[in-house]
Amino acid sequence: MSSINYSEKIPNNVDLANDRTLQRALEHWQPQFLQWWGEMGPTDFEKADVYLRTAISVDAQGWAHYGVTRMPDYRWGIFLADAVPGRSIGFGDQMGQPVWQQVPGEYRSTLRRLIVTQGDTEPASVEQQRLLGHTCPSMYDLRNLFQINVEEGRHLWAMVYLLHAYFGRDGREEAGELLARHSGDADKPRILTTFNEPMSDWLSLFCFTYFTDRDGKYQLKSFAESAFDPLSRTCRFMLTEEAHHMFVGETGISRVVKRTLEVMKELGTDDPARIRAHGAVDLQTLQKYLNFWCSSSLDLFGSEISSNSAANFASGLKGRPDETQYEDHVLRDKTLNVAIPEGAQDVPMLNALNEVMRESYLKDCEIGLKRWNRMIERAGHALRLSLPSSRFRRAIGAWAGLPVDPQGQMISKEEYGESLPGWIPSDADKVFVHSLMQRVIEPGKMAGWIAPPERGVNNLPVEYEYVKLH
Ligand code: BYC
Repeated sequence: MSSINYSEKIPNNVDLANDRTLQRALEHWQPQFLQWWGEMGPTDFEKADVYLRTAISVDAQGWAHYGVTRMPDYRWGIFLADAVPGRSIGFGDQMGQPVWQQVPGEYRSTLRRLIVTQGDTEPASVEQQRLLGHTCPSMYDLRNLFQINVEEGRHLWAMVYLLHAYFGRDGREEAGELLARHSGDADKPRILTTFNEPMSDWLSLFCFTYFTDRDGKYQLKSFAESAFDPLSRTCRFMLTEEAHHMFVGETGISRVVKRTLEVMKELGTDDPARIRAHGAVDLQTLQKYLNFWCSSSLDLFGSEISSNSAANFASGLKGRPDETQYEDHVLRDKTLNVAIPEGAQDVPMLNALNEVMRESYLKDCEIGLKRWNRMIERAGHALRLSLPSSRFRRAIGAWAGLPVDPQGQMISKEEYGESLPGWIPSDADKVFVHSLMQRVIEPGKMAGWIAPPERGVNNLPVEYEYVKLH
C-alpha cells in the first residue's frame, strides 16, 4: 500500500503525522476514495488543469490557496476550526457542562448515524453532477462546478475523518459504505431522497446549489452547535466552503433571469414559446424548476413533529442554527403551534425543531427570490417568481403524499394529478432545457441562455482560461 506524506498530500491541522492508528485507517481508505472519484466523479476531465481553490489552513485571512491542478491530484485536506477554549454545551439538558472531546457511549449510534447521513450527501452530490461538465455554459461555470465537486469531496473526507478517529471499527465500516452507496442506485441508493434525484442540466444544478446546499448550510450550522466538539469544529470550517456553493446557485439563477429579460426586451414579448424559440429559459419554466428543487429540499428537514429532533436537541447532539440568538436553550416548557393536515396543534417545542429550522430556511430562500423579482419588476414585467408552500409535494412528514397545490391549499387527488406537470418540470420542459445544454468552452464566451457573471474568480477576468482541456 502506498504511504501518504501527510504534510504534503493531505493538508491538515489535526496532527495526522503523529497518529499512527488514524494514519493507517486513512491510508486504507484513501485509495478507495480515489477509485470512487475515478469511477463516480466528473467524467472525462481527469487530465484537465483546473484553476481551483484548496483549503490550506483555518486562518480567516488566508485559508485557501488558488492554483492550477488536475482534480485527481487535489489535496483533500482535513481541517477543524480552532478550538474555543473552555467551550461548554450551549443547549439541551446538559447545558453549561464542558463539551465532549470523545463520543459518550450512550450517544454513539445516534451520533454515528447523523455523521453518516451528513457524509452520505457529499459524495452523492458529486455523483449527481458527474455528467454536467459535458454541457457547461462557459469555462467559468465549468470551473465552478469542479470547485464544488472537489469541495464536496473534502466534506466527505471531513466526515470520514470523524468516523475513523472517533468510532473505531464501525466508523471504518461506515466510511467504506459511504463509497458503496450511489445516487439513484436501485439497490444501494443514497440515504436522503433529494440526493437520488437525477441532475442532468445546469438549471437543476443552479437550483440544487441554491436550495439543497442551503439545507447543507442549516444542517452544518446546527452541528456547529454540537456538544461533540470535533463535529462542531469540522462543521464550522465546512461552512466557509459552503458559501461558495450557494453563491453559484444564487448568481447562476440571477444570470438566467437576466438573460431571459434581455431576450424578452429584444423580442418585445413575454410569450414563453417565443422566448424558448430564441434559446432562453422562459420564467414559467424557471418557476417549475424552483418548485421542484425547493419542495424536494424541504423534505431534508425531516418531519414537522419529530422525536428524533427532540432527542438530538435535549442530548446536545444537534442545536438550532445560531443557537445564541435564542433566549431559551432548554425548551422544556415551550410549545409551538404547528399546522398539520388535521388542523393546527400545540406541539412541545423540542419535537417541533425541524419545523423551526425549515421556517428559517424558507426565509433565507426568500432573499434570492426578492432579488430576482426586483430584476423582473425593473424590466417592467408583472410575473413574479415565488417559493412553493412547505406543504407542496412533500414526501416526508405530516403532509407527505397529500394533494396540495404550490400555494398550500389541499385540492382533490384528480386535480393534483392533472396539475402537477404544470407545477414541476414536465418531460417536454426537460427536453427543451436539455436542448439548451450545449457545451461552450471558449474562454469568456457564454451559452445563449445565461448572462455572463459580473466578475471572474479570485480577481481574474471572466475570459480567463479557468480550465485547460487537453
Ligand atoms: N429522505 O424524525 P424524522 C448537505 C428519515 S445537505 C429520506 O422525520 P429527523 C449537502 C430519517 O432519516 C445536509 N429519509 O427526521 C447539500 C428517519 O429515518 P430513521 C445533510 C428521510 O431524524 C448539497 C425518518 O425519516 N445533512 O450537506 O428529525 C450538496 C424519520 O425522521 C428524509 C443532514 O441531513 C429525507 N428527506 O431529521 C452536498 C444532517 N428526512 O432514523 C451536501 C444529518 C427524514 O427512522 N441528518 N428521513 O431510519 C439529520 O440531522 C436528520 O437525519 C434529518 C432528518 C434532518 C435528515
